[in-house]
Amino acid sequence: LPREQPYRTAYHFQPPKNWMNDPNGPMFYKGVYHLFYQYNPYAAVWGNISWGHSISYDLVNWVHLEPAINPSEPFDINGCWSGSTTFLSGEKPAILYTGADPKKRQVQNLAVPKNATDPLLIEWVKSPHNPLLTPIDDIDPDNFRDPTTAWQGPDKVWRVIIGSKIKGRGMAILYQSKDFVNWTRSNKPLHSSTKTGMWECPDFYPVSVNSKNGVETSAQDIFTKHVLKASFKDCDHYILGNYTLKTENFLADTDFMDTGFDLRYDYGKFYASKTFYDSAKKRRILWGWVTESDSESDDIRKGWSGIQSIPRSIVLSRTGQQLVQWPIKEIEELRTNKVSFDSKELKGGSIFEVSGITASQADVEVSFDLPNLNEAESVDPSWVDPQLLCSQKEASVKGTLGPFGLLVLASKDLSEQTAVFFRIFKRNDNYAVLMCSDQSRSSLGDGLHKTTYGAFVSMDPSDRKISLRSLIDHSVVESFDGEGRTCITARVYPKLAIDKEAYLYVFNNGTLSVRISKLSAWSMKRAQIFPIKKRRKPQ
Ligand code: DQQ
Repeated sequence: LPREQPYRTAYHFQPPKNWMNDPNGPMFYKGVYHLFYQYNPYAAVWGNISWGHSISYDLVNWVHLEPAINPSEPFDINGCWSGSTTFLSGEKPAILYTGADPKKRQVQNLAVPKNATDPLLIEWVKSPHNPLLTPIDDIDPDNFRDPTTAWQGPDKVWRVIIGSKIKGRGMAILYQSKDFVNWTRSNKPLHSSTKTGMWECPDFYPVSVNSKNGVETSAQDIFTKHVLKASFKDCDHYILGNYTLKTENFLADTDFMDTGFDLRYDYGKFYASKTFYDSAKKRRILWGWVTESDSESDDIRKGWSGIQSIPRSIVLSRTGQQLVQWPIKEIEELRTNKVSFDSKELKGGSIFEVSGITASQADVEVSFDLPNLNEAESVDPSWVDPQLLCSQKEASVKGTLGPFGLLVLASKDLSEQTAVFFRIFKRNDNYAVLMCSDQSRSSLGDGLHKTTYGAFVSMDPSDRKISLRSLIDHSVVESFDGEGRTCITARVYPKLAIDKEAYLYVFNNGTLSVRISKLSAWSMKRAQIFPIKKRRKPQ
């Protein structure tokens, strides 16, 4: 019998029911990982926004707690919106979050643990000084939200940025404070842009240029670059640059939305993300909200909407020109029933099944050896939009070198399939590697968004190797090129390719052969999720 909830995930983070959006205030505290998230306790649609709260020892298995912050006071009565945690002196965590006030103006508030010795941080107390910041002067009350983790200089001054849009410019307004309560607006924003619209959920943090370790947000290290991320136009965009604390100057290497250099965390569904520094494992971890692609009435029927991505560790690439991401190591503990093989030729026009795993709940890694690139098809240099290229040259459009890759969540008859693949082109005197996630045949169902996603992988294919990893979990497919330079997340809702009726294939729809140098695939165990712990009522 078909399950009643075929689209619920088995190892992605989800609350037991209802609506979830942005990840908020993730942190590691006294041996416990905390995740807060924008949550509607009453329905599967956005509204009544509280801070849902869950804890974990490994970022894989979770205990759901009661919401940590609920709308209750004039400064947040219309919603407790996104924000971040910062460790103050003595490693005490503090939450800065946006509240919607009785006039639906956006204001910034502070909350601190009632009992900081409790590693679970169950109860939070709102500051009597709230709201700390209100939209005065030229700040638009509708466009003033999402404080970041604050960072502190050697001068002991705290800095925080808040997303905004002023006179058509998306920006990060910068504030400074000595006591975390009284904040002064800096005379210039940390950064702004005319091409973006409102910046939601900004993030600003250092990354190391010479090590794979993460860097604490306030660390003063000369061997770092800074990342500035902003969420707009349904995507999480970032730029890299150099930040000088003394002058509060962020000198960016490139601009947001640069043609040919449009850096995004993920080129599929991934929004309002947030990073935190994990002091336990000296790494920086990224969480992102993955929205649904079905309709609101589908969500109401399902009783839930929204999942979080698998947490990803995030570092600067060797070239220093982009970030690279990889699912946290811990997720590999769920791998079971491994199937693998080496060296198999994949002739042009061929397809074969990878059997022996539960293809609806799997982790797959495949590496390809490429033939001589001389015969790769040429692409017009004016084709600069990879998403458009992927939707025109989708999986069924034959090429020379590609499309080759995986068909995931496929039905036996292939009438349903999500194709994650590469295609290699000659462009000018160079090569371009296109990575696509084609959802156009992902479901026989209607009323779903089946947008195809695509991005270039910045690599030199003349070393003749390329690989792909896909994490498949019932209604989500998170795909990474083997080095984590390009990530694409998709949501799909197959009608046939459900549970044991889902299949996994490798395909090559180009005319040239490619060789699978190695393929490993695992079924994934279900993550353990424990229900909400009820707060004990006082006797
Ligand atoms: N979601 C929150 C806002 C934020 C938006 C409200 C981004 O604070 O700007 O739920 O998804």
